[in-house]
Amino acid sequence: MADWAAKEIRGFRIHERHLDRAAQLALVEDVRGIARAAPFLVPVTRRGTKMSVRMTSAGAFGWITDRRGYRYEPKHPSGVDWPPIPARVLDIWRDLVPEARMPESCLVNWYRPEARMGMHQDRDEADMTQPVVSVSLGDDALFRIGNEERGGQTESVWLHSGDVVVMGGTARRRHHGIDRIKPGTSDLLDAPGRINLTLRVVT
Ligand code: MD3
Ligand code: FE
Repeated sequence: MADWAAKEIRGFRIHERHLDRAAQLALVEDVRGIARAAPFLVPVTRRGTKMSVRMTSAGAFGWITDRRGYRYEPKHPSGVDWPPIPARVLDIWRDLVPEARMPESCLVNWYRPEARMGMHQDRDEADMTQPVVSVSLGDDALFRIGNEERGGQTESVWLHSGDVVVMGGTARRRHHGIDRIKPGTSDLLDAPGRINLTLRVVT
């Protein structure tokens, strides 16, 4: 698809509306298939507090967090393998980061209208030279981008349904989070909220 509006903020490459409506709807169907095989989980931190997002995964590894801490696991807690990463999702990766290794994990984050994700770094992956690619579906989300170190100045950007963000190079280590969802800004999903797919190389 044409990248008539790719923009760069602090090393994050935002491909605005990279996916058209039909492509977004197809991905929602793929997510439903993933959730049938590997139901959404309530992530719990080591301290026992529930996160507001619901999570599941596809691929060789899924990212989970529970009272034992956060980590990549080769199976869903039910004991089943994570389903394969859908072909359409792999196509997005190949299209935008052809030089990278293939992703081993597709984390599915489901944000209901009140859900958030606090500022954090992604650093559970062995090879930090590999990019991370994220796909937004559904309602708009206010994405906040910080620095490699904690604190300091941040910048915020609204992510829309169909946007794809590539985090490579120095952006890979930046703190980031989702401050809020704006319900009612998309009718892609049956209910208000947002789904984010995050593709990563884990090993
Ligand atoms: C920057 N997810 O699951 S996607 C996460 O919208 C996560 O669900 C958010 O942060 C979400 O870890 C943000 C954008 C994103 C994903 C991975 C990154 C930004 C990133 C990895 C490194 C740096
Ligand atoms: Fe993250």
